Amino acid sequence: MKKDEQLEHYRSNNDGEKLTTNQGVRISDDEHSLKAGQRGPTLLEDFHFREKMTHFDHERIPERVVHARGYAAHGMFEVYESMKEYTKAKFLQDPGVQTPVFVRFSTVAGSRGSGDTVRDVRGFSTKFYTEEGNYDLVGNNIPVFFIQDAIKFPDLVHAFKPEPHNEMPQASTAHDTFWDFVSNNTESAHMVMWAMSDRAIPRSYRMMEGFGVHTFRFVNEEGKARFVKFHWKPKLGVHSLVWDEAQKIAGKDPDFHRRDLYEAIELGSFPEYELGVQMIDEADEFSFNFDILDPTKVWPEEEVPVKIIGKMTLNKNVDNVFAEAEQVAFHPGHVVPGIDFSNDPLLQGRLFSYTDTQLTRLGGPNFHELPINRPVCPFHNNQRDGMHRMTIDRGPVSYHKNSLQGGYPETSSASEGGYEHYQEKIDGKKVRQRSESFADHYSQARLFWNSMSAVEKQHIVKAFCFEVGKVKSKDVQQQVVEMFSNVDTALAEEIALSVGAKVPENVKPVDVTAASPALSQENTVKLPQTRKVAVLVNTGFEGKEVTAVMDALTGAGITPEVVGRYLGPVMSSDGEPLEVQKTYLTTDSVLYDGVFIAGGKGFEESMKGLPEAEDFIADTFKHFKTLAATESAAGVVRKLCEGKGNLTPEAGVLLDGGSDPEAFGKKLVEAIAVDRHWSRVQPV
Ligand code: HDD
Repeated sequence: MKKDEQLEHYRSNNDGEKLTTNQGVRISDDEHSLKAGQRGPTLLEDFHFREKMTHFDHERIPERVVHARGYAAHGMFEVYESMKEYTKAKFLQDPGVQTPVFVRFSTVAGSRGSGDTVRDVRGFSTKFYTEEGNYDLVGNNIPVFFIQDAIKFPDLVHAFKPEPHNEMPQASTAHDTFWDFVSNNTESAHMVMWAMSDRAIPRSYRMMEGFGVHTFRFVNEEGKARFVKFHWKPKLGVHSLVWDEAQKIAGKDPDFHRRDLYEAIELGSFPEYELGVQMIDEADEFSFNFDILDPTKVWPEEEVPVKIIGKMTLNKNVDNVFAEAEQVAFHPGHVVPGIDFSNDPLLQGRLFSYTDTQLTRLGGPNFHELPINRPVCPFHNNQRDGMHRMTIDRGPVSYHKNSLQGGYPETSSASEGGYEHYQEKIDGKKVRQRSESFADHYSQARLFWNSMSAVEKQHIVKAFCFEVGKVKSKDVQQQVVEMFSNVDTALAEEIALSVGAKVPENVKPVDVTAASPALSQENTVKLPQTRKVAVLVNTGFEGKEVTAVMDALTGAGITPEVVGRYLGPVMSSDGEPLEVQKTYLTTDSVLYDGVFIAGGKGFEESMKGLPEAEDFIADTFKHFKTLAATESAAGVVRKLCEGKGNLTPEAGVLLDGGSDPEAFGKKLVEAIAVDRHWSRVQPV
């Protein structure tokens, strides 16, 4: 791929090389500073020490003000059919043309070192290195935003970041200033519903959707424009963790999501996402009961269908996280001919902010020269100098128009690929106002609520009770309860009860009965591929039967990982060894999609004195994940889980793994694909 070839010029490897200073001078000793006598002071003339230390002292750059924690991968994008009718964007014309991409996923609120599985929105940024220049789709995994006008962004961010007087809490919105902001800025209602839903605790970056959020424009060769919204749909479906599990993972493996992405790519299970577009004709701009420029609104997929137009595959991990994931600079204003903006006031403000922030973060205006940011097509202009300039521009001319250099670099007409802005007619007074059509803050929050399954609703209620319950101000808690009575009375009552607030008397939820089934994760794709299953073993396990089950798992693209009390080989009853890869202390059930207890002689005894082993089984059950066991180990499951819910195969508990291992393996694969077995415990 063109981008990979370009990056190759910058890659460096120390294998077989001599250690030198940055000036290329070979170094004879890298362990002792130069001193006046063995026990004497260090000398200023030690240029090697000075250079090494100075570089180290300046190794850090400011983290992103939002989306600081992230991880990235390379890949490629291919369109399924020509989009010529809708857009002249060259990378969307030709099925078969592969466009290199670089994708960065992120959390929003936390610092660079915070946990991956916190409740938060996830960033989903894609840089397409097209033949016509870089196109960035800088989106999130939630299709709407908290605010309608970019001027409020600094306020929003100040409210959800840790509180400035004590810098707490880290990577969490469960605190006073966030909920104070929400209840005083009711346009946030819809996004808050999403943030309290399971969407905010994804199982994997590979299993979440991405959205461009704003309304953009497609413009075709004839100059005809259409409004467009962008969607990424993961081939593996949309799946989430449960809250207790997410909290535990944040401690057990704070790198859970990056590890998952990294390992999937290393294993060759390349994450895939389809690109979808929703399009609205310019003539239909006002045909909806929401303003299509309002970023707090979705275009319900049942009303405006998503047309799937191509596929992105992530197939290469970064070589160096700093050089690539940290130094990449995305910008929603990086567009190519055929893609244009709308007047969404949130988008308009973003168009300023992204270059501006890179000046601080990357130290000057030449960040486009960093390898990860360079387009794969040539770029020439009269911009010069500045911090860290790498290009050596030759000749005396750095201005347009000129004759000394024959008029070069020259501009291009539209037919030569010159970017021409869509000529939208604008007529208005200069005002600081928001359109009346942005005033409805609750209809789509209610639409979202109506679209959730009973289990999803229960999760939303609990998330609200958790977050608002952590708020100290009684006033703020009361305001939140009142605000969300506009969405649903039962929801507001549950929050009120949980946080000790009053149930408001005269607030009625907004009158919306519609639902959009596409919003519920209940209706997503369910597949076994790339899931991870822990296999718990002890000496004397039934070798043949366990091998057959493990073969069924790997055959379905599931990765089994063997867990036991001690690392190293354990022997089956017929003398075959199986390598234990993790112990109950080095791993945990929250890091798997299901558990198969292979058991073995004295399996129960092997768990004695190790509460971690019991938790492994009990938590799998509690987190609604598939729990399977051979007949010899079924007793342990019953002992730990009886009375806590439904122990049936329909509820994902398979306790007959012995009689027919092949049939059992098949059932296990099916159960893993179901993901969570909500029927295990009835919602209350
Ligand atoms: Fe933003 C980063 C997504 C509104 C200002 N934003 C950033 C990133 C993502 C988004 C995914 C991380 C990019 C990366 O991985 O490097 N932002 C969004 C979405 C928004 C949104 C989907 C609403 C639809 N953002 C938004 C507004 C503003 C900003 C309204 C300011 C007016 N965003 C920034 C920023 C960041 C950023 C401060 C921080 C680091 C960076 O840009 O490069 O400029």
